[in-house]
Amino acid sequence: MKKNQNVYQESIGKGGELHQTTNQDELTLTTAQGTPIADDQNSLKAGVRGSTLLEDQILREKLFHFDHERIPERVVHARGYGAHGYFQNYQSLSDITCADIFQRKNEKTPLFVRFSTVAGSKGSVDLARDVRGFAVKFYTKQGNWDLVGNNMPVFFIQDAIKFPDLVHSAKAEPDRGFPQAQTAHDNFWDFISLTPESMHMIMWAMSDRAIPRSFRFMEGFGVHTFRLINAKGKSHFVKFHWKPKLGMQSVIWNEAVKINGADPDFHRRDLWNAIQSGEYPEWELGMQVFDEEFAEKFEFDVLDATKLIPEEQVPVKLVGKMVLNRVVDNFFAETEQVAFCTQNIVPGIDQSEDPLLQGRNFSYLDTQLKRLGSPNFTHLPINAPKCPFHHFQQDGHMAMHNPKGRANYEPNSWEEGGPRENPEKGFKSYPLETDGKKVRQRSETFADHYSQARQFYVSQTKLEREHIASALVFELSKVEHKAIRQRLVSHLLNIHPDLAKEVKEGLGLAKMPKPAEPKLPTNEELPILDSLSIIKNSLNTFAGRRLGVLVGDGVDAELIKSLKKTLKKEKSDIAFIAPTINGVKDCKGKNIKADEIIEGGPSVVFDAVALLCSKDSIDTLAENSATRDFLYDAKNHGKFIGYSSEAKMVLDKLNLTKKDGGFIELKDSQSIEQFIKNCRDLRFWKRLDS
Ligand code: HDE
Repeated sequence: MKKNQNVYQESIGKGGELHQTTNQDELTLTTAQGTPIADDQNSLKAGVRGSTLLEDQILREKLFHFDHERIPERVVHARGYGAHGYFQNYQSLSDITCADIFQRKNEKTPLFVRFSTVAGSKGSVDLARDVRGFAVKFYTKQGNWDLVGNNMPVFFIQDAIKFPDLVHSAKAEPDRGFPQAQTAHDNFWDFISLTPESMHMIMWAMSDRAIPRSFRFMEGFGVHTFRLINAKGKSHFVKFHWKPKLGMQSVIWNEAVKINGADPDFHRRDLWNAIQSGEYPEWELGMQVFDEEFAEKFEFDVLDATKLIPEEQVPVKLVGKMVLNRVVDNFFAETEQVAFCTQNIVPGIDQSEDPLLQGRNFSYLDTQLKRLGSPNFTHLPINAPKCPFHHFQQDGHMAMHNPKGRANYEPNSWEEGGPRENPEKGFKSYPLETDGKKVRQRSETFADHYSQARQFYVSQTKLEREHIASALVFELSKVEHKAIRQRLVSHLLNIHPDLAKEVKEGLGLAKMPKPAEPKLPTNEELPILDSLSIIKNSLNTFAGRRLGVLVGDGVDAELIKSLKKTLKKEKSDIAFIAPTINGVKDCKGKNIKADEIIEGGPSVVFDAVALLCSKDSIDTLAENSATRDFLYDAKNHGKFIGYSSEAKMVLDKLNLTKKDGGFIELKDSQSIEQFIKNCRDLRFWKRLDS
């Protein structure tokens, strides 16, 4: 065999070590047709320096396939990240639904989740201010059920006919092709300020919910009202919720901006790392179940997706948990090709008449055909049901399971005639009585656009309200047309005068505009709902979070040992940041491997930080300008900062002499325990409040 000079001579083992290999050790490379390839380094040429020959089937096949590698990205939710896991019931729900997935206590059902941002394209950044998609495909024993939700319980619009307008306005402007993954531009705020029904969602989108710390720390919502149907055919309405076991957490806008530069994949990396390290993320599935009678009494229309049903009014019953325990084998095959469809429901679950949901039921199937190129996208392993399925659908691009035998229609009289309908087990739509005129009209019961927006705003803590105001000021400051800014402020006046005033002042508007003409006046009597605030629902845990420890040579080995032990007990992660990627030597001469260099691991990617060094490394750290950014950012973002007695000199040199209660000296295992205990508050809020 000809020895090819370019075939690898080395390979990297599982432990990172280099092995010498020979050609014969490797699997033989073939074409897609299975033909073994002798030379994958050179195309076929007419003479060593001659033209490439058209007959080179190996080159042509390789380039042909490469040229067609991309499929259209999703029109919305293009950037996403998926993982496998399971759902496990806490109890049987057979009294309210006959859905097979909810019948047996403790039973597990496999599932696939895809989290996403909405506006940005596939290659955009993770920390955009945006709604997050929270789509779950349950592979139940009676077919796939897709719960395609978001991390916010309401939506911008009430009727599907406005969706293309909403999305066009949010995405890059068509003439200039920017901005990417941002709503901070004229088109979006023009559309929004002309669409008062969006005001409630705008409060959510401008709140900290739109910049989650990671997917693991956000809630999920089915948004629409759905139906549960039991074996007797009785219907209840239901709203679906996902509650993260680790509690909610968001970043600060200034952190988000910097994380996007430091690690645009921050959220996907976080999910990947958590699963790979065995810290499987969990959410509990909650249901708000109510009947027609409640729906009639409720102040708002349960079919209006711009309204939520307060947990305080209808409690969320936790019915089971979702555990994500497996990363994908291949991003494209699974995360990119997964096709969620809102019309994928199973017996025992049904749609409601929410006009947004009804439109979605058309749109998702349609978009999958465009994206995946064939009605046979259900044949892809990620989309195929895991229960037996039998039907007479056939042919089309890439058909992989055509019906076997002669029968491909029904009814038929063949002895082996294939599957038959099953009136008992089969899906039945709820026989809702309906009459009325065919109209193009918005129901009057959808007319209140401001009351729940106000309720959301007043339910936030002072700091969270400030964040909403500054997000609005930031976004509107990027809007070029003053009239649009003013129009938006005129809506804020119907939500809360304080918010309108803050935004007006933040924008430097000379005069307060008149309030927008509301269809219905704002109900100012709605109660404060603690369930809507992230901070009020804090769980007081540092579990699942990450401490960034900036170390210098000669660092106290005992402190490091104790820190590692305490964090392990807390189920939190630790990362070492050092002047070089080779790490540092501790006081006993042992190497501490660095995860990041100081420029590569800014404090924004950690939940709390510590600075540990010896006398010998004070100058090296203090003179590195990245150390200054690391510590100043940590301070400005309200992070807890632990420091060793020697590291105090670094802080002093950098003028961080005023130390509030968020700065904690780490002397021994006791002070380390106290430090981590404090970190459970996630931030030293007082520093941010002042
Ligand atoms: Fe979507 N949406 N949407 N949406 N949506 C899509 O389907 C659409 C809406 C949501 O990870 C698309 O496969 C219409 C609400 C998620 O693959 C598309 C309307 C909610 C995902 C589509 C809505 C969502 C999508 C684009 C208004 C929260 C990502 C690619 C009537 C409850 C799923 C695709 C994934 C994706 C249409 C409104 C959530 C075009 C027409 C409300 C999480 O079909």
